[in-house]
Amino acid sequence: ARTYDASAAQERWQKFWEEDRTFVARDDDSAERRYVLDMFPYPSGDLHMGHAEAFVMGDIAARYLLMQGYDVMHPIGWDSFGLPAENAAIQRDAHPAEWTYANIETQAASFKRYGLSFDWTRRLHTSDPEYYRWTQWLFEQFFAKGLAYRKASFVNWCPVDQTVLANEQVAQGACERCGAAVTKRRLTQWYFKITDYAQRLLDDMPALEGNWPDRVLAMQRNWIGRSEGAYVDFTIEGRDEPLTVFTTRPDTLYGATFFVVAPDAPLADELVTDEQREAFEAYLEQTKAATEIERQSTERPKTGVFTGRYAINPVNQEKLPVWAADYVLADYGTGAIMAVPAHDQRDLEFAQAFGIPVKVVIDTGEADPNESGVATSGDGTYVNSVILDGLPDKVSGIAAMNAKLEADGTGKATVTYRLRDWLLSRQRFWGCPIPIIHCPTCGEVPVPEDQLPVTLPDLRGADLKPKGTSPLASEAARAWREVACPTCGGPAERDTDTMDTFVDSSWYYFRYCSPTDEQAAFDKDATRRWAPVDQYVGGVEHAILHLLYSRFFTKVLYDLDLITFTEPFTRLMNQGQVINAGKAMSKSLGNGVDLGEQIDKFGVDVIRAALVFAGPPEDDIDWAAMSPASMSKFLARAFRVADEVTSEVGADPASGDEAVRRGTHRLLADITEAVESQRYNVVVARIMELVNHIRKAIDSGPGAGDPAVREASEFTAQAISLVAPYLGEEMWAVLGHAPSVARSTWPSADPALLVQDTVTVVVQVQGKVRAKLDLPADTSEADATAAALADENVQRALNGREVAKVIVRLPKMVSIVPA
Ligand code: ANZ
Ligand code: ZN
Repeated sequence: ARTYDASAAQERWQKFWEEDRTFVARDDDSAERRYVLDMFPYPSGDLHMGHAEAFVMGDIAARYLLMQGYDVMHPIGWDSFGLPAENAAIQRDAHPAEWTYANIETQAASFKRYGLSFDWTRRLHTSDPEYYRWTQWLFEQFFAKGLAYRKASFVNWCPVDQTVLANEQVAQGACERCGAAVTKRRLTQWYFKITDYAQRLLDDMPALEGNWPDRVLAMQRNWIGRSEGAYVDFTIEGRDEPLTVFTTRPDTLYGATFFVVAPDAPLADELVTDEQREAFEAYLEQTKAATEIERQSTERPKTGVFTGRYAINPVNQEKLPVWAADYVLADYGTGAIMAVPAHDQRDLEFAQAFGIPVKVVIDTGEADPNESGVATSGDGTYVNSVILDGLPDKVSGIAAMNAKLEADGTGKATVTYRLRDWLLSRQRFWGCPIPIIHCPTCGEVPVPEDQLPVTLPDLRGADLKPKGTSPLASEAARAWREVACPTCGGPAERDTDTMDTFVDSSWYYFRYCSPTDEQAAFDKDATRRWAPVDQYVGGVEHAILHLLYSRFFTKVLYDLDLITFTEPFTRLMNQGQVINAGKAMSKSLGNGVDLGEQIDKFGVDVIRAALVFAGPPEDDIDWAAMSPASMSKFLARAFRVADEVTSEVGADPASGDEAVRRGTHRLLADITEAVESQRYNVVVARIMELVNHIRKAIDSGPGAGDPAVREASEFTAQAISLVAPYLGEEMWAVLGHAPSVARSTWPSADPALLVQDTVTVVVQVQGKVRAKLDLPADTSEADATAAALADENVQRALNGREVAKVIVRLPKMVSIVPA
């Protein structure tokens, strides 16, 4: 008998798949198309356990669809611009390109070894000029539509990476990449106007419901943060223009006792009187050091300074002192609020800290906030509120106040969103240059289309260390930077920032549809054929980053008439993480497990199958609880049963043992159902049952020569190839089939074999036939007795009497003797 040699099989089939073009999408209308995509990797180092887990999930989906007869596109590429490469290069005194492309080659070899069914002909790298030319072109389309613009504001600043960050890249006040506490800087930066799409991003979510994990949709909803309320205009003493606030509770306007502006909003600086300036400047410094989380924290004692000014309440002309306090954020609403301490907890804490009056305007039946220190926010009867007095609830209170504000011309109902515009410029070298030329006469001029791409200057040997301004703004890049204005020909300068890498990854899934297109970012017909992505796989950490940005891009591209649909990813799976002994694998904990070493030791199939078997795809799995050694034994068992089959290829399974066939088809139906519902761990468990089933059929059933055993073994090879592709191919070959199992046809279960055999059991009471029951052929005596006693006619015949004795003669009769 042959044994299974994993490393020989790996070499053989890698070569075969490549030469055979097994996984190259045909794109020829010979079959319906399916698009399976894994979030593409950053080229940081070699593949690790996390990659092994994520990519095996997409691979199962792709291989299954291929065996279902679809024309499958399952491409791969690299998200190859970005900070990790740049930082690594600086550390090694190398050029980011060298480090990046060397890593890509390493990862590509590892992907191939790992047996992934990628279509390598569509490979792309976002740092290739052929790719980023189109990233720049898309930027220019956004710019032309007013969806890319520059503005000055206080932005998130990472003091370690020396660059600005988008809000989405700040987690709990820290840089998403390096963990440093994020501070604020006032800078002029490029933004994408994602806020224009806030409502559409929400409106299109119902179609994703059930196809995307609920928690991703919940996180996006939260992040977008739709809030219904009103704008209210307050006159400011000594200022011509009124100040507008956003409030969700216009109905509490009579309870406003002060007014607050964000210290870091330009407005605050303008309002501060000379007397208060010094105190204000000191407070502003303190504010800038605080993170957004700290500022919104309910635990932190309230701080602030009086600006020296007063606002006039539009409903009763009361004078409200205007304070600057950091619990009000500069970039939400209008950056200014009316404060109602009786009904807003943060306002109450502030009022109590600074001795400001608290005025109750809704009697909710709860304790007086003045005494309890707890603001009341429930429904109740309005008091001290003139036109609202006596109204019973918020709905009527808000409606009445909004009507008054609109009639008076001092306010109006509105909707706001927590989502802010996407800050996309970065003060770093290794990214896509922003294709804009700044001309002193003409302003911001896009680089003409025929001059794209604006390639990165080489800057080999130059100092790329982050200094707070882009290396493209340094002396070394002068020749690159200084250009003639495309419009007037005068001296002008290129924009020196590069784009956030999330811009690169917001459209790569369309580029795969026509990856070598030199005329367009992507071919509209090709995207119509392939996109949207049918199955997307990747980590939940991208819920409000890549996944939100991509949805935004897709909607803009639709509006630009470049594509014909509005959502990029029809179905999404978030795979879990691989942890070790209960903790995330990390260098600092020293609990990392090297994928390459594990593959050397056990072979690819074992690692893949063990990861899949460890738990549902979306759960975290603990490497410490896994047993590659026992998985290895199981795979060897599977190979052995295939190797023992002696019937001829093509032997008619219908002539085989029926009981064996019934078992096989039952498992075939279960496995198919489990693959489709993505319970891949269950798939492996059922394959194990299938192998046991065949073992029994060979050893104590009809034997290795029965065509039913061949049928079961062939399906085992197909099913196992989803998780253990090399073994699947070897089994298929050993069973006498031409390569390759990856291109074989997934069988469907025969309904006739799924029906269980039944027998008719006669039930007698005191010797008289009272019922005839159809029961499974293998029913037990206990089940037959229970079924007999449960029958209506039998119960009627017993008429409440106790049962003295039951005689069971299966499969024919149950006889009941009453007491
Ligand atoms: C008066 C008021 C009375 C409020 C009351 C609440 C309760 P959401 O639901 O999150 O949209 N607010 C407005 N702009 C703010 C900013 N830039 N920074 C901090 N807080 C701000 O919250 C809207 C409410 O948060 C607004 O309604 C405002 O306080 C505050 F009994 O106005 B409210
Ligand atoms: Zn010009």
